[in-house]
Amino acid sequence: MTRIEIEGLRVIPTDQPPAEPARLVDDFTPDLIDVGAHHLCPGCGEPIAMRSALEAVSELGLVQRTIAVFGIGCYTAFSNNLDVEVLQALHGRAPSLATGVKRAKPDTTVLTIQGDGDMVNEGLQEVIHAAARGENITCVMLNNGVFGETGGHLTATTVIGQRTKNTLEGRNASEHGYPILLSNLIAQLEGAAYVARGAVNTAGNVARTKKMLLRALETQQAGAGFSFVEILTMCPTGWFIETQEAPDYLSDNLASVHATGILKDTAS
Ligand SMILES: Cc1ncc(C[n+]2csc(CCOP(=O)(O)OP(=O)(O)O)c2C)c(N)n1
Ligand code: SF4
Ligand SMILES: [Mg+2]
Repeated sequence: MTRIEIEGLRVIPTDQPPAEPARLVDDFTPDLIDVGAHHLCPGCGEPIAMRSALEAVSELGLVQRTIAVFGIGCYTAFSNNLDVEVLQALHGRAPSLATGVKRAKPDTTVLTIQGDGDMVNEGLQEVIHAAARGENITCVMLNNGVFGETGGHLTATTVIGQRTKNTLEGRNASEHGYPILLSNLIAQLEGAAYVARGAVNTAGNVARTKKMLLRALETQQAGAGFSFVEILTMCPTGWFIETQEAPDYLSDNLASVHATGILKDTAS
């Protein structure tokens, strides 16, 4: 692969396949994905988060009654190959669409999948109001701190100092404001029954995130109110770093501000 050098900036070309083709180390494709192949970047955290969510749906025996509502981002590619019902929402509107589905069909399990740009920039009021109303749905936010699909621009969750396509010197508070820590906001709302923030950059974090997803779906099953799981995901392409650097970059940057852990569990 040719590396383009621009002074002070390292650019990784993504307009051609890498010289070494990817090697399948093990097949982790969950049962609920019809076609294993996807076109997300190598090292992307979103497929791991999707796998964890689908495994949780399967393990709780909810496959036949789950309806997923997707926002718009790189992860939307999975809406084509999932073996659960999928509805496509307009940018940011998934919690409202999910509200309608759940109220019309209370016996279904309703799960939204959105990115940070979709949820926090383009439709923040939707998730805040759904949580405040205590809608009995589960919302999942895949937070990579950038608009990944459109090329790695700053979002409302980008941390101070993070370099993005439109903050090449890093986000600074005086020009770009401070990041919104969405899980922390939602946890303060009375209608929110379960709120947690996980990550998929290490095996331990993947296991903890899966437990959070299970707990969120169980909260919905119990009719206890709104459940929310934020998942920090790697985006080496949008972060303009080497693929193998992304898990540590997530810990050192995103997770040092968006701290992982269970923020609220009203049933515990
Ligand atoms: C109204 C509207 N504005 C902009 C876009 C372009 N758009 C498509 S995906 C996307 C980025 C989504 O970013 P995020 O939600 O963080 O998801 P990611 O790709 O990072 O997973 C944008 C801005 C669009 N489709 N519709
Ligand atoms: S741009 Fe980022 S979020 Fe999108 S597929 Fe590539 S690594 Fe994943
Ligand atoms: Mg994003």
